[in-house]
Amino acid sequence: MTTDQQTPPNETAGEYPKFYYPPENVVENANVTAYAREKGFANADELYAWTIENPQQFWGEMATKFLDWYQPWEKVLDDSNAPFFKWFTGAKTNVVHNAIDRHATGANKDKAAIIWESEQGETKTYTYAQLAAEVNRFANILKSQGVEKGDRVTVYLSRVPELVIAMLAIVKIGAMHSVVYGGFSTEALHSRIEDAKSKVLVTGDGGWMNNKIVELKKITDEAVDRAEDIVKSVIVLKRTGHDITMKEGRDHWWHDLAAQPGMDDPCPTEQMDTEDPMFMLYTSGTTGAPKGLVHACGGYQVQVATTLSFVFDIKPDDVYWCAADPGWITGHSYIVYGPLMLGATEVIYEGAPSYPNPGRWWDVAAKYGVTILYTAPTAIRGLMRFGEEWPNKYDLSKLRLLGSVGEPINPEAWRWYHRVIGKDRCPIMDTWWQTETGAFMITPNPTTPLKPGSGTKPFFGIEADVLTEEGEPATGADDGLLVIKKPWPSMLRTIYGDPKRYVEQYWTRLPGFYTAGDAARKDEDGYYWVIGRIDDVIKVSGYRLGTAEVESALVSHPAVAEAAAIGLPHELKGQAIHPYVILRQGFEASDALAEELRKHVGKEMGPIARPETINFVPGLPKTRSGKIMRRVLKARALGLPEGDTSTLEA
Ligand code: 6R9
Repeated sequence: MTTDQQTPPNETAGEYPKFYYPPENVVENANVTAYAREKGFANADELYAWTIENPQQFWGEMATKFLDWYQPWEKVLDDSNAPFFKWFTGAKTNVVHNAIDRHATGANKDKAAIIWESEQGETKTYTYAQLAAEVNRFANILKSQGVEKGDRVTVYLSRVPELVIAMLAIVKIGAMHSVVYGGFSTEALHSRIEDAKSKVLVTGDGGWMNNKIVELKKITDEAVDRAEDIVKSVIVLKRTGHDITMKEGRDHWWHDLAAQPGMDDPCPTEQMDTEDPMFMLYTSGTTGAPKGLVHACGGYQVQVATTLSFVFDIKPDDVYWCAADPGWITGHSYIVYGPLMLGATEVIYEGAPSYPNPGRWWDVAAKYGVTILYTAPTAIRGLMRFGEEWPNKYDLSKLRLLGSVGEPINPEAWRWYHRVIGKDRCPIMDTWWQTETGAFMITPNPTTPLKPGSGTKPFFGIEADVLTEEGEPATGADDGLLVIKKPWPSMLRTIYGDPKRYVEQYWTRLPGFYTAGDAARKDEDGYYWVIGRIDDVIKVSGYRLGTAEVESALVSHPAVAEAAAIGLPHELKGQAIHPYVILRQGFEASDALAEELRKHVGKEMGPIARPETINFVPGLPKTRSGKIMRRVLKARALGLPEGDTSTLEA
């Protein structure tokens, strides 16, 4: 435990403990402790060892412990066509049955499912029964717009309950959602619509962020104009009420469609095969266009429900708040599906953490008696800079567990979070996972002794390792490639429309293993320390952006001939984007042009992608085959050795 709260000890003087132990009552009452005991194990480590010996038995037990199935499975894992693994084959399911239907007709019917608060302070509560009615109605609306099983529907909304309702309704009728984060912009939205071929799009007139309107409909119009032949219907939620244009025949108000006859008739939840696709979510990769990662109906539910119960320890009376955006995988798994499957009560807050003041989040947490708070290092760092007087004004005594996700958390931020927010008694679940993995992979549970900055060890049933390029264990202080050695239920099934890329991207670097694209280190206690991406992915405020996307946004500007973007450390954002730009003939480098280019990227991709600086350069370091060596640019920017430049063009 930390020592004196007033004068934090000096880390370099070695005054910090090696481990932060969870409080005894947390360990004693943890869901995972109960399960370990039920299985006859003394602790979580013994349980882990058993799950690694018997992964299929473990996941099979979890599938019945947490979920209902329309029809049971024949096989837990079918690995006959690796790496296209199948889970729970032969079963029939729908996550909407587990997340909504069974609660709405059972004991949880009048329990609050979602407590929503807007930036302006409006609040709305949906019980499970009310949420079921909304989902049912929107499912009928989608059908009235011609959406059928297997269709892809793009959703582009701000953080409002209707985003959750739309996602659930899409899955209820067996279609797939492709949610585009509301902070993304025209080109990001357009390329995702184009790839998914969504004939229906759900959006809003606008959203609120930092007391400003995000022009969702205006951006939608620009994106859809570039994909006119694809999108046949745009469903628009009235949220901000500001003036927008509605295109006759194509655009419909959500509330008008809801008023059509028959929309409240019962809409059956589609019984899906476990391997039917459930949703796709685009994420940035090494090169080119963003990839649509596909998740399947069966295994996804199992691992999301299990991890949420065993890691965040959800109990019937908990008030859980995951402050992420539903448009990120964290929101999909741990706002939309996980908490609802477990019948939990959750808080969703729409706006910025520091609006109207830096106490806003702590006010929300105190007001609703939040017991579990899950957020990202960037948010913690952002709030930390306003000082502890802000959180100290509020009663945070109900908090029991904290969580972190999205990027490595620096020990300083970890300790602040632990001491100031968690009052030294709330263990921090630093969860390492990816859009690809669907659910937590390396994470503590409430019984794990913690080390600030480490995600500790793999979750039950998950076998990971850190290997060299040659496939040997990376030892000592050396870092290596983070790999997952065995398939897991919530794994991505493919890249939409591009199974070849799925195999190449994830399964060929170290054959037989899944390579995550992260560098990591394993210490003497077997604890994992994720260092960061080894590819051209930049994490800005936890959001994953590809250098290729930023570069293509830049070259779409008439002044730019060529561009190379790199990520450099940033105090609050973790990393920020710094592009190098070669201008076309006839254009002059200037501060005004730099500002114009920054704005241009922001407009095409979204404010999150706006570059920090623009560096005008006459040339870029390239390999002889013409590939830009971003690694060299980065080393130069950081004043580090350039490494192996033997392939650098003379
Ligand atoms: C859930 C999510 C995945 C990448 C991943 C890694 C980084 C996520 C982390 C973490 C260190 C953690 N990452 N959680 N790094 N510690 N707890 O973030 O998904 O947006 O797909 O990003 O994020 O680099 O490879 P996604």
